[in-house]
Amino acid sequence: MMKKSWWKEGVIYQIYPRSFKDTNGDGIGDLPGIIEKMDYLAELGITILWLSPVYASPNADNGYDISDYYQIHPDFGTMADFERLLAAAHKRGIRLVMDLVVNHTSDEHPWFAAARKSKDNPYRDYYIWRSGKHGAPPNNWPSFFGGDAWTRDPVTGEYYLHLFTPKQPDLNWENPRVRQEVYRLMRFWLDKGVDGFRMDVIPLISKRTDFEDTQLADFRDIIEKVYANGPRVHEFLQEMHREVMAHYDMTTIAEGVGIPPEQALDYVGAARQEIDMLFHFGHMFIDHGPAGRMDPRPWDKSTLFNIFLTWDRAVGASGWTCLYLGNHDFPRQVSRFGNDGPYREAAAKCLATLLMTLRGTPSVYQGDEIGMPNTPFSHVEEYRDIELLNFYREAQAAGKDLKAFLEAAQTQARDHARTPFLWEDAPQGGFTAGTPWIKVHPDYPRINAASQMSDPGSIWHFYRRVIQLRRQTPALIYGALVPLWVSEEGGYVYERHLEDEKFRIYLNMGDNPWKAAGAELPPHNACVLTNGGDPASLIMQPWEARVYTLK
Ligand code: ISL
Ligand code: CA
Repeated sequence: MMKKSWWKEGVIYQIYPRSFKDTNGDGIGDLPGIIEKMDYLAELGITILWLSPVYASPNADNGYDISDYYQIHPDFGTMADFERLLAAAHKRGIRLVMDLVVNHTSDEHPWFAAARKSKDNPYRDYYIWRSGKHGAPPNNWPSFFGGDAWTRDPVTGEYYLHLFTPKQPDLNWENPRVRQEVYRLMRFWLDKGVDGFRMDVIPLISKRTDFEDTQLADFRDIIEKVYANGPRVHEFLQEMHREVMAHYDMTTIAEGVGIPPEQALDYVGAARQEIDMLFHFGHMFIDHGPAGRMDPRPWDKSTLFNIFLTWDRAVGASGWTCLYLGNHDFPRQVSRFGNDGPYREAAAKCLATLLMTLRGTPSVYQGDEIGMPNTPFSHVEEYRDIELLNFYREAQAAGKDLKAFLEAAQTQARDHARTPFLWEDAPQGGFTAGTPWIKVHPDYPRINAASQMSDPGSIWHFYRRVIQLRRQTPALIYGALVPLWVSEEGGYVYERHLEDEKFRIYLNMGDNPWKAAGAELPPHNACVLTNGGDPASLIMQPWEARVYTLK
């Protein structure tokens, strides 16, 4: 029998604080806004809240560039607000998980400000410096967000490594002082009472220090084979576990970018004493071509299911994954994996059923519980994300077709996930009384939380039901995943087995009806959840979802 834990039984909800709820009219979501909505979250039934970064930051990458790990960004409020937020969550039985961004800091962090001053500054070795080769960077590594992964600093003439923007210099984990700084800041937040961390790009912390040129062309290969899973990553994580995790009732979630399934247990195998669970990336890169997200390629629905199956098998009985279909880095799940046209409601519910009936801890991204779709952006000026804006400038400089670029952005950009939560049919969707920092989805009169909460047939109420079902059903949490039938068009039939408790799930993840094979449909009164179809019929309507209990 698999070991039980609160973090396996929980349901995560991710908040992107800038876009959740603004209370002071500056157009930026804030901590008082999250406190105001704590009852909303409790009513939805989630049990673990993950906050994207709320620390001091110049916001080159919206808080994923931290200039002080011990301060709350004034845009979001004060430390007192944070403490009230934590208390408000705990009072309702909700645990709080912070974002831990320690592969890199901001270039405005005092460590980097000191490090760049001279080669012999005591902080120099907090970062990674190399001399260039004949006036060029030390190697050909590309950054995640376009351009080189190295920038020459004029003061000393040396280059520093930044796998993301030049405003995000990578920390040097080889330096034991850096590691102690990280453990110290983790303890600071844990001592305040937070319940764990989602660890940003944690597989990237140990570098391949030969710094040879890469010959790989596909960016996903570069991530996996050059940037992630470096030689000392497990040593560092085990040390972190000994120094920090072992001393608290907490959880850790790796942002598992670059981890291949074969290496999953090296990170999350219980005996390894490293990390509890990971967000894997197979399905997040499913439509990325060799040049990444702006190079989309086709994919099919059986591949999607098989990615989940592969990871389920990869972690087996001793490891654990997190399940997610979207976050702040990817377009809206209903637009990407579902249907945001005529079947939006059914598709949002069907995706929720998939998320809550696989093995792993589900993570709901803010707004998915009301089926928020991608936002129609019409001009490049409407985008805010540094990644998209960099890629746009690169396309422009290369003389590429900018109209085609913006068309691709309409399905691929990260900003789709970052437009404000739609609370009600009111100006700016009720997000702010001021001018929002990013465009509000214009469909708020039709798609908003208030109207869905008063409609028992809504996506919101369906989420609430399926979250309850998940939380109350040991077989849906711990049960083995048994696939029965999967088609390219999106017919999924699978079961979850825990001793003699068994459930069968039928999903139609597509726009056309299909006929369930065989006559062995469970009796209609064994159906414990549907999104509107006829549980006695063998015909599965577009985006229909059903869960049956088997006797
Ligand atoms: O969005 C991506 C690139 O197209 C992802 O590969 C993403 O960069 C990767 O998952 C790492 O994401 C995390 O670290 C980044 C930050 O921008 C993301 O928001 C964060 O989730 C750098 O800190
Ligand atoms: Ca605000």
